[in-house]
Amino acid sequence: MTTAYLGLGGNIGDPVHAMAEALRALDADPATRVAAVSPVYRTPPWGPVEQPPFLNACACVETSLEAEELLALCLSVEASLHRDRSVRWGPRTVDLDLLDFGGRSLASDRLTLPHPRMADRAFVLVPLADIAPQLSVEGVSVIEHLRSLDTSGIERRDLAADWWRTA
Ligand code: A4P
Ligand code: MG
Repeated sequence: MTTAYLGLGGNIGDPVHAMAEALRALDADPATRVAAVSPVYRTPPWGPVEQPPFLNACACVETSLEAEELLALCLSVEASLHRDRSVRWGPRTVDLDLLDFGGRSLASDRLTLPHPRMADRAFVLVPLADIAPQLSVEGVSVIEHLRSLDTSGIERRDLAADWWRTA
């Protein structure tokens, strides 16, 4: 079994519901178990596209899948939730990024690990710090990376701890 971390986010429709459905779908896969889920945060949109604020969360999963198989599962879950992939960095119902897979480094056509932009993104690291503060990303802990990032405008949503089972 491998411990992996996922980043979830969305900014159209009902992102909390979409993220919850995505996590339930992953948990229902016989090879994958959702072991921990962060709170949900409302985050200012990052990047060049003008768009509504996002809701973001992170999850820890235990899986017997290989990294590329877990990515394929994430992409199929995204597709089943009707994600429109027309604009890079644009609005989306739900985005699933594979952040870390057992600490492995990898760069193929389909998959780069750890996720190449995660260390610069407070919308990833704030929720990740809730479930894996000491996780090492490129040799530096999540908490340590966060010290140098702007976290202004990131607000924790007031949801039950098991929001992903009920939303
Ligand atoms: N891919 C390679 N490595 C990975 C990985 N580690 N995890 C490939 C996931 N996918 C990986 O991804 C395109 C392809 O990247 C995948 O098919 C896979 O083979 P994508 O998710 O369709 O592309 P994207 O999301 O449009 O681009 P990108 O660069 O992944 O964007 P991000 O990083 O997902 O950013 N602001 C806030 N506040 N919160 C957000 O969640 N999200 C984005 C999108 C922009 N601004 C945001 C947020
Ligand atoms: Mg993505």
